[in-house]
Amino acid sequence: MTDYQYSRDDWPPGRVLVQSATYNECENIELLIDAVLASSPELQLLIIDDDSPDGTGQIALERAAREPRLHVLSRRGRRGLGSAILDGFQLARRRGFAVSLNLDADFSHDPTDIPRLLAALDPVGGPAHDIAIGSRRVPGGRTVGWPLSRHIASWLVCAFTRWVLGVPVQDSSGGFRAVRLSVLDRIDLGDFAQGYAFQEDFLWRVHRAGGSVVEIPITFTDRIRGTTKADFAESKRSIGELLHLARITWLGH
Ligand SMILES: Nc1nc2c(ncn2[C@@H]2O[C@H](COP(=O)(O)OP(=O)(O)OP(=O)(O)O)[C@@H](O)[C@H]2O)c(=O)[nH]1
Ligand SMILES: [Mg+2]
Repeated sequence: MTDYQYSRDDWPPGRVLVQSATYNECENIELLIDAVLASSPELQLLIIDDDSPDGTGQIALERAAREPRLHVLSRRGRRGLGSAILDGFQLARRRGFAVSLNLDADFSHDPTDIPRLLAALDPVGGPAHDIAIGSRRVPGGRTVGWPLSRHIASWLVCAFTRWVLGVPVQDSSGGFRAVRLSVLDRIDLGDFAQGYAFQEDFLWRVHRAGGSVVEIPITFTDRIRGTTKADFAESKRSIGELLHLARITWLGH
């Protein structure tokens, strides 16, 4: 196996590519594929799997062999959520898609919200945006099922991004986003945070490039199936990556 493998070369043309990064999501993957593909016949779905030991990638590949709107990018070894999303953006752009719609694979993000998020990117009669965020922190948004410790950790990260990194976004850590891929031409693509801090890093770069971001309310539900990948090591890495961004913001290097 090479480092990267694609399930197919003959992609149908399309405008929106839904993307979900997966690591050990075997309980969720088939349900996710069904839910996303059912949400609109126009959408295609890319699963970016990092060699999941539980066979998630294999399940997706088997489905992709029968479903032309489903694609799998299989990467060797666990390489981090951020690097998966960036690889997905670049693949989508190479394939001619205009928009990437990203969501987690564990149903914390409700696939039935996808059309609302896409509509927010190009509001009728209003200005177009570069990013539409499915937000828990605007009126009407909420988080269901989290213990207090996670609410506090999430609040701290969002406050840090807003006040220390200067990014005027309420929910900067969520991964439910529609992104206009042309924004990639306006930001520096080098040296991104590889892990979960990619979410803040990407918004930070888009904001500094003068990009436009809108937040629309969603209900985020804590995962019901499978286990978290946001462990202690991942949290430690994210804190380091956020401090690195703070240094660049305030000291310029
Ligand atoms: N490809 C890839 N996907 C990853 C990696 N780490 C996490 N993911 C996926 O990223 C998404 C978010 O991970 P979660 O474990 O749900 O993180 P979380 O939402 O902060 O925490 P919980 O929902 O409580 O588990 C899920 O779809 C994971 O499968 C990784 O290293 N590579
Ligand atoms: Mg999750």
